[in-house]
Amino acid sequence: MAEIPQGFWTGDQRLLAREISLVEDEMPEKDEVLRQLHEHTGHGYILGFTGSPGAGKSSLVDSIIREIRKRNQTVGVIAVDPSSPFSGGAFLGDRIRMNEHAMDEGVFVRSMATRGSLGGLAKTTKEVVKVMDAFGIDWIIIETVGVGQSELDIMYIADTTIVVLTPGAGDSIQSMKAGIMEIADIFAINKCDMPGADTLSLEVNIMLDMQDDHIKWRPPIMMTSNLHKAEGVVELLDAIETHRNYLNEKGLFAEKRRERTKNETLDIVNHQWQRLVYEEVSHPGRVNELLAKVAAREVDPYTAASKIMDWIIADQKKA
Ligand SMILES: Nc1nc2c(ncn2[C@@H]2O[C@H](COP(=O)(O)OP(=O)(O)O)[C@@H](O)[C@H]2O)c(=O)[nH]1
Ligand SMILES: [Mg+2]
Repeated sequence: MAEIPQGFWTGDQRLLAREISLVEDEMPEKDEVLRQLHEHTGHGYILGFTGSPGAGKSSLVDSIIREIRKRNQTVGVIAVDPSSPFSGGAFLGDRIRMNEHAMDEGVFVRSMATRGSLGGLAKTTKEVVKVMDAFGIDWIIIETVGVGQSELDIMYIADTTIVVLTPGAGDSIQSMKAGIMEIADIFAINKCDMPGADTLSLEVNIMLDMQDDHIKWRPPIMMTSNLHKAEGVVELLDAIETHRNYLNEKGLFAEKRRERTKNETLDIVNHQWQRLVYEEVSHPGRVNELLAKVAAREVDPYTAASKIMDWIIADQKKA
């Protein structure tokens, strides 16, 4: 049985890195490790930063880390990057940028590539969050590029979602992709040192006015810059704290946690079920013979699917 090493509980960052790798690489002991970590989770506060590539998310996260450290709290960053088609690894940029924090025991940065693994990125991200949470990290920040439908999933993982916009760069409200505006708990108009920041802020405000009727929480619009010195970052972190208090007061924080645990359980069921099916498909046998019949239109897919489920359930009972 996989045992979590003692050093993990006393804050050894190398062991944190080891447990995260074990999860990312889908090692056989992964489920057992996550099972043991579970009771130690639920304390870390999770922030999601999303926005177009180049919006300045990493720079802003960098500034936020510095502010969090000033408040003597610890922070873990998960930078989710599109996979490079050549190396299969995450871009180096974030890792290099975060080097300043590399010597700081209170900061832990991890880059993750989008991998085609079963269950996808969202599942792995949630699992890495879990490991960091159990480790005792106060703030867990997920940086993700706001492209693709799956990226909207950030709102299911994060307690507070910050949508990062920039003036000029085509980030006008009209061109905004559907969904991205709705997931924001806070807007950060970053690069506010550039022209057009006020116009953009006005546009976002008008949009919020239009959809204001049922919104209980109106997302504040924060102006930030990381150009020469961090600007508006203290205010941003304060806005995050305000949202956090709001969630707590309304019981929404606990509700999010409950919802997440439920979804997590269903995800695990889904994942294990898929694994059983793929195991069957990966070697020759009755499932593949049946699939060949479906391809030949001798059997319809629905009948075949029921049959495959029956077989797997029967096998599980025998095992
Ligand atoms: N003018 C200006 N440029 C910025 C600011 N923040 C980041 N940048 C620049 O924008 C580019 C993209 O920043 P990065 O943090 O990598 O964006 P990400 O792709 O969203 O993570 C870099 O060249 C940064 O130097 C800012 O506040 N003002
Ligand atoms: Mg980045």
